[in-house]
This record gives sequence, structure tokens and C-alpha cells, in this order.
Amino acid sequence: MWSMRNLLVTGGAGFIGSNFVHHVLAHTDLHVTVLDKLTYAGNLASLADLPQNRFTILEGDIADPGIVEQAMSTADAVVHYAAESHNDNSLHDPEPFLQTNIVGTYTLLEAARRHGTRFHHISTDEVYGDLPLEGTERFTEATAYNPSSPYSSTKAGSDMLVRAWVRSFGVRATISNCSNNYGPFQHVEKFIPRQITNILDGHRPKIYGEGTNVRDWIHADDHSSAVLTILDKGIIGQTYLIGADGELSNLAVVRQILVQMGHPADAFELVTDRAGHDLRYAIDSSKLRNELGWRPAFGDFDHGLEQTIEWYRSHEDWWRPQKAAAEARYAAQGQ
Ligand code: NAD
Ligand code: TDX
Repeated sequence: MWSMRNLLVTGGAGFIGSNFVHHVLAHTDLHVTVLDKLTYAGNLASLADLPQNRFTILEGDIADPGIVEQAMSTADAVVHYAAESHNDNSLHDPEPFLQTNIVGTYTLLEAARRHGTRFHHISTDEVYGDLPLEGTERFTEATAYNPSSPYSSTKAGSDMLVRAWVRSFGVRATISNCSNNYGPFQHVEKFIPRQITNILDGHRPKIYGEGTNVRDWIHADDHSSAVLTILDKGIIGQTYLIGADGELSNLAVVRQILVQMGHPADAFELVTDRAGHDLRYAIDSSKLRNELGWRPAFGDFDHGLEQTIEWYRSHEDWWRPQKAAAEARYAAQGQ
């Protein structure tokens, strides 16, 4: 891998993509080109503190063959993060999810095929649907696809395109499916930043339904180290699940945030549930750990959460411009 010089990162101005750009610039000497449409979820401020001579930003749509051709022509490898990523938005307007997640991935695959570019596709554990609340079963690479939402079905579709382009056209691709990420630079529409910034604003956290749904949390920096490991040592055509054994109910996460921020653990509100709300996600990442030797560095969710709370406390200038619009969208949905 270290013979590579130029890495193309789609969606590098978003939450996980920007964490990955920070990670790559800190841990390798690669040059990074970010291709990003700068939708409501993209934020150049997330890349502001980086050495500007080590990366280039191309503003453009991954579904636009012209800009994709330009970006791919100088890349040794592409890591594809760009997506419409929020389940709640996909329930209200699925169209951009089809366009970006399906047509955009297709456009990138065709360019990678023309140029012989190494391709790593970033996906989600949500393609597997959900697990029963009670039980210890976890997703593995062999679990059948069974997505629930417009978002997860378009991610499942994009994974299938990648597999077909490997088999039919010899594209040198790998896929990773990761669990829920937390950490700095996450948009305030998502669960953990929404609750932290609500509390900072003097409002109660809002939990969907009864709060019993379980998510498997991983710090975004651990996701980044896993992706670099796969880019370096992953076998072409293979899928790797990424997770850090961080299963918690939404109720437990909110209680922890409240206590860490100095409030009573029950100072939250229950609101209208999400339609089709997946019950539980849990990842078995044995393949990545045993075959490629990856280990997460953030073993302790409490500590990672504390750092994340501190980041939002000290970066109000980063999140404030998005907060009112995100809360207005939720208010319109009774959430
Ligand atoms: P995000 O919404 O924070 O960022 C998405 C980025 O993609 C933004 O910068 C946006 O401007 C850009 N983008 C959107 N449409 C585009 C287009 N048509 N062309 C170019 N750029 C476009 O998302 P995120 O949470 O950082 O997720 C990144 C990836 O990781 C997604 O593929 C998502 O499915 C996957 N993933 C996310 C999680 C999670 O917990 N957030 C977990 C597993 C996998
Ligand atoms: O205000 C809220 N209250 C609440 O109870 C919000 C915003 C969410 N929730 C619940 C819904 C979920 O059970 O919290 C959980 C997490 O919600 P999200 O942050 O919307 O994440 P989720 O739907 O689990 O999907 C995330 O992880 C997998 C990412 O958004 C996806 O891009 C990724 O694929």
C-alpha cells in the first residue's frame, strides 16, 4: 500500500470521511484528494486544521461522470465514503439516497474500472437488517442482506454493485460494513451530537419510542484505522465487518451523556418512534481481527464519550450553524 501516493476520498468533508482524512495525514505520507458535493452534511471546517499542502479539495458530485473522471485519473486508490447517510431523512425523501448511493457508486465504479484503480467501499451494518433485542447473535460476513429503510436498502444496493464489478469486470475492490460511529465532526442530526447539543442549549435529549433499541458504538478513529488496514492488507473481493464490541441501548447512552454533563440521568423526553426502527445491531469483527490483525484503540466507550462531549463543548462555532435547521426538521416530524 505504501507504494501508493495519491488517495481519493469521496465524502471527505463529512463526519467519518473527515476523521479518515485526519487519520491518513497523521499516520501515512499519502497525498489526499477529497471529492465532496458539500451537501448540508459536508463541512470544510472539518478539514481546516490540516496541513494544506498534503491535500486537495474538489467540489463535485460522485454521480457526475466528468468530475469523477478528473478525480480518478490521478488516484492510486479510492476510499468511497460519500453518501446520503441519515435514516430519518431517507424516510421523508428517498430520492437523493437513490441518486447518490446507487448512481454515484455506479459512476465511481465505472471510472475505477477504466483506470484500474484500487477501490474500497465504505458501507454499514444496516444492510443486514436488525437482530432481536433479546439474544447474543451478531452479524458476520455470512449474514443475509435484509435492509429495512430507504437508506440501508440503497447502501445494500451499492454493496451489490461493488461485488458485481469485482466479479464481472475485475475491479480491485474491498468492502467494509461498520457499526454506529461516534466522535468529533458528526452532524447534529445524529443521535449522540443531537443529545449533547440539546443539553448545551438547555433542552432535554429526545429518545425515540422507549429507548430500548441497541446500537454497537465504535469511535470514528477506530473505523479509520480499520479501513487503512483493509486498504493495506485486505484481499480483493472480500468483505470485512468493522466493530468494537460497543453494544448499548439508546436509553443507556442518553443516561451516560446526561450524567457526564452533570444532569440527572432521567432528564430526557420520549418522542415519536422512527418508522421501521431497527431493534438491535451487533457486529462480530473476528475476520478483520484474526485475518488482518486489526484492534480498536478506544476500548472504553465512557472515555470516548467524555472526549466527544468535550469536543462539542469547545466547538460551538462548528455545530451552531446547523443546529436550528436540524431541530426544525425534527419538530416537523414530532421528534
Ligand atoms: P455524512 O452524512 O456525515 O457525510 C457524507 C458526506 O458525503 C458529506 O460530506 C456530503 O457532502 C458528501 N456527499 C453526499 N452526497 C454526495 C455526492 N452526491 N457527491 C459527493 N459527495 C457527496 O456521513 P457519515 O456519517 O460520515 O458516513 C460516511 C459513510 O460511512 C457513508 O457511506 C455511510 O453509509 C457510512 N457509514 C456510516 C456510519 C455512521 O455511523 N455514521 C456507520 C457505518 C457506515
Ligand atoms: O434524536 C434521536 N433520538 C433517538 O432515539 C435520534 C437522532 C436517534 N435516535 C435513535 C435512533 C437509533 O436507534 O438513536 C439511534 C441512532 O440513531 P442515528 O444516529 O440516526 O443512527 P442510525 O439510524 O443507527 O444509523 C447510523 O449508523 C449506521 C448512521 O446514521 C448510518 O449512516 C450508519 O449506516
